[in-house]
Amino acid sequence: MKLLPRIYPITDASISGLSHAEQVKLLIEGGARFIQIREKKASSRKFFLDTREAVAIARQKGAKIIINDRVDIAFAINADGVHLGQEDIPPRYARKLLGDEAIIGYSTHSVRQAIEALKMPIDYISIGPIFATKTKENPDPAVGLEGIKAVRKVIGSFPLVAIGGINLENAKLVFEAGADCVAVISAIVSEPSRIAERMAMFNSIQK
Ligand code: TZP
Ligand code: MG
Repeated sequence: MKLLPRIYPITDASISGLSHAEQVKLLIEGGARFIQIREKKASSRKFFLDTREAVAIARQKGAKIIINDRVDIAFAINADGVHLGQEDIPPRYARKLLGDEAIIGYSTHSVRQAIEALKMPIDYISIGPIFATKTKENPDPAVGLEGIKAVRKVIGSFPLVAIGGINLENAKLVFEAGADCVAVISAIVSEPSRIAERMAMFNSIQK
């Protein structure tokens, strides 16, 4: 199977008001099969319990769970992988801890960082923010569609995820600029009663 789906939803408990496990359930109902769990506030114990439940739900449905930042939690709950940023534990060390089978994604914010990323033991690069976003605290400057094109040019066919300010209106442009996959938070999870519906709408975006 190709690693990346076209739509990569990311959970957010403060935006949705739901637990990560509840969001994972709804995203899977909407057709998601590759989901990132992102948490910046909860205690380690609370996050551990929530992600463990999320992984159990995902396993029943054949969906993969990627944990943002927390290599320790990913290891403890036997998640499918981790997503790491420029200020997290370096991918090489996460690989050492999680093994060859783990999926490791890596955030970049410029062409220079994307070139550096190609030397690392990772499975996909993400570039962003593409557009302005309120979801991330202290985001790097938006790189725009031109940023996607520039990164695509230097990474060849390496799997590329675009993130930041992506919605149902602009996603098509993001694919056309060269992204394999779009990662989305607020446009999918901000209305808790419509998470499955939003996920399905993203999944039906035509190429
Ligand atoms: N990294 C770059 S932008 C961003 C992250 C985690 C937030 C994306 O959230 P949204 O709501 O899809 O703009
Ligand atoms: Mg991080």
